[in-house]
Amino acid sequence: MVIVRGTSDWSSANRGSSDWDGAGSAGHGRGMVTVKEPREQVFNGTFDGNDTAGWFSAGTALAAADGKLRVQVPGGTQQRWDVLVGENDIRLNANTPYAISFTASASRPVTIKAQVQLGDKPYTPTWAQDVQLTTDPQQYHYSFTSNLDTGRGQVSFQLGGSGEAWTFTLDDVSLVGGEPAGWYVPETDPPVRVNQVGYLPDGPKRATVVTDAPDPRPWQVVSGAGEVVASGRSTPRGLDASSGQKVHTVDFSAVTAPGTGYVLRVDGQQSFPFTVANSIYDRLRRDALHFFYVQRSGITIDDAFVPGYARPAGHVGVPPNQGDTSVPCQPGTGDYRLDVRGGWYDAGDHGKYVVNGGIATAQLLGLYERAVTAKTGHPAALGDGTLDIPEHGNKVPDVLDEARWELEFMLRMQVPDGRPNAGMAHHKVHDRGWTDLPCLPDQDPKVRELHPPSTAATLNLAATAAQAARLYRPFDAAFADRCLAAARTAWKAAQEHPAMYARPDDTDGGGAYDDDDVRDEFYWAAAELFITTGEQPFLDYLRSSPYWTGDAFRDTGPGWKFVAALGRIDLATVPSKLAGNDRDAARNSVREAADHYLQTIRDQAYGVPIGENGYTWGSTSVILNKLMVIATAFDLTGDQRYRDGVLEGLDFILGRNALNNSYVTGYGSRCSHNQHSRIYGHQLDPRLPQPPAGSIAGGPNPGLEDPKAKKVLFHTPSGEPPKPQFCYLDDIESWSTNEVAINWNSALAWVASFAAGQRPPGDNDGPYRVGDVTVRLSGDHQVDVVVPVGWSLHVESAATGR
Ligand code: 9MR
Repeated sequence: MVIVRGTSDWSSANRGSSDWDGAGSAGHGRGMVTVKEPREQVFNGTFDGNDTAGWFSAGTALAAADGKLRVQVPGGTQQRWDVLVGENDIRLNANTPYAISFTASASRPVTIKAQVQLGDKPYTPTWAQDVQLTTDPQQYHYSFTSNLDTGRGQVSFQLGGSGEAWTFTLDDVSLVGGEPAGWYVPETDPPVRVNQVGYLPDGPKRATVVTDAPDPRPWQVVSGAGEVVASGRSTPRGLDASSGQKVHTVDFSAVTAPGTGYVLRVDGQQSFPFTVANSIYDRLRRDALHFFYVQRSGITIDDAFVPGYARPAGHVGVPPNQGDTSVPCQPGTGDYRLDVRGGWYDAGDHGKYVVNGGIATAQLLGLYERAVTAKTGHPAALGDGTLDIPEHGNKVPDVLDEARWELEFMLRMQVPDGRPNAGMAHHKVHDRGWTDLPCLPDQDPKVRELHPPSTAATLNLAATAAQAARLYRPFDAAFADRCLAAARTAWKAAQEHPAMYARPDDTDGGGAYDDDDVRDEFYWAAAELFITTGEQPFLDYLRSSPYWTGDAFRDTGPGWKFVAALGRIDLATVPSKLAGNDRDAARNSVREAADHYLQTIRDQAYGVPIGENGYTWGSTSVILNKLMVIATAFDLTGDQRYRDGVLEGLDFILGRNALNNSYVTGYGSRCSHNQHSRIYGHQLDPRLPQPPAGSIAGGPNPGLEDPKAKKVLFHTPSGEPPKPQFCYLDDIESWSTNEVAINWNSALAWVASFAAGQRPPGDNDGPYRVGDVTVRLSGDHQVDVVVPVGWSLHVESAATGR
């Protein structure tokens, strides 16, 4: 039965007009929902594919079944608004007619309130209606004229106030009227795309230009002083599949003179300014590493080290915190508690995960180990005193101090002797239920829980602790011994429990980091144990692994779930007992993988080692992890092509991309700065900071796995899903495209550290010393001036004398 209620100024004739195809309809592929009526303002009102994307709830959980929203409304609530479901970010125009409709039923007759209102305080309504529901699904139609003018409207259904529990069923929610639901048009000007930080004087210098011109176009590079220093013609590259753009590329590598304020002009369009200097990556290396200090759990974050980021220690057993000094096992998985304080918060959440902690720690240890083994390593740049952290001055390289903060946590996650599964590592610790966004760690009131041990976590611990054992040996032999003992215990425990997998659905309050193929983790751990100890059983194990000769890199490159490359790179580069042909084979495999990735960089008009299908959750880290492989090939061979490939890949990260956006906060003229984070929650609470400079965003992800990105990005003029490079939103709520994470920043730190070391002997960016003052050209059109305490700095312009 269909009942039509409400006033008639929105006649069915209007609604039946030919170009109207129904309220939100069809299509649910790859998580995408399409809507055909251009003025339909409700996203995913049909719950096709049981998708609840775009919808929120309060006082109950969201669930869809049979293509409808099904809400279990708890009994015993007082107010209607105690339980509600709805959708935010609805665009409303003032003095404009709207038609609202939906199909609803209840498990027993009940009256609810439907409304359209402001989605933020003071929640001003523009339409509200009591609706009597019956057990039969009925269609309800109403119309109203909006007196709100906002992009932050809300359509919601208030379901609370009932003594008894009941079930609410909702479908085909539609709000039609106003301006066509706006296509989200990101700011991407200018069309000339460069590395917005800069280029090394002797490095490759390439740009991508968005243009329909079929023929080569003239270009000029103009110096900061306004002189044309180079010119040429662009190379048309046709349609770029990753962006859907027609593009040309420009190679201006001939420009080698250091300077700031350069621009590239193509056809009257001018790029963002950039620097040419040998030191452009120095600050990035430092900032990318400082991120870890700011993410630390269990320690007061001191303003003196990171101005603007001071906060009390998180999760040290001080109320309202309920962790991490004595954390119980998840119900039914163990009857003990562990002190698992410390470590880094994984990402935008407050979870701490041994699996992801593993790769992040390995990359910090690895960038240090590379610095001491590679020709362009410059270990002094990573020594004690190079980072602003509390351990500064303890005679241990600061990057090792930072990595130790996580190692100590990972060691605490190991099941102690005498407990079931002793020697295994707990997979993770996090809140039961998702922590509010934003929320400073010391303010988190939720129960923390230890999740069951997993083989993958145990092998992450074995691998990183084994690597740590050799690196800390010269600085702290006792710690090195402790790490090696823990690594051996973990290795043994993993062999006894080779298939304890984390559950993929264990996601209430944290990520799953599940992995049911741990052959690569076994290989990585065996490789690190062998390099450190030289013992034959580990070599025997390696020889029996499918990765002894198998592809350790894959087209997708290394990542938290596929870690064979971490072992292979170390077997190829770190001095060990691996001899002759075996070592050559490891080295050749790095080169082959690098050649493959390099070919992709050449094929892609944006100069990036992933093709259109390579964009996934954390795509910027996929890119950087491949650059790490290419960089290793350079370290092994000295072949400049590899070095150039790494530098060109970094250009994409720092702005040479379809969105003309640098994915690193504080770097470039336009950069990500609203990443998903409970700590850096500035976008939601102005009292909180933005992410610190040097934080990398996850980056374009066509999976659009969060409701915000889905809702904002799915409206495209063509009705087709956005192209991969456009699947990114610099919004705190878009965790699947725009989160921060330790394993992404570790990849950035590794590659930035490599790039910072690519300076020729006698580099000419300084440091220049004038008495006690040190001056150095740095990236981002800045000059670093270090002045002794007690001096004042007087800056005079050469042009004006003032
Ligand atoms: O980086 C992880 C990505 O590869 C996965 O696809 C995604 C979904 O499982 O999870 C990502 O990791 C998140 C983790 O689960 C929880 N903390 C935040 C991490 C970054 O988004």
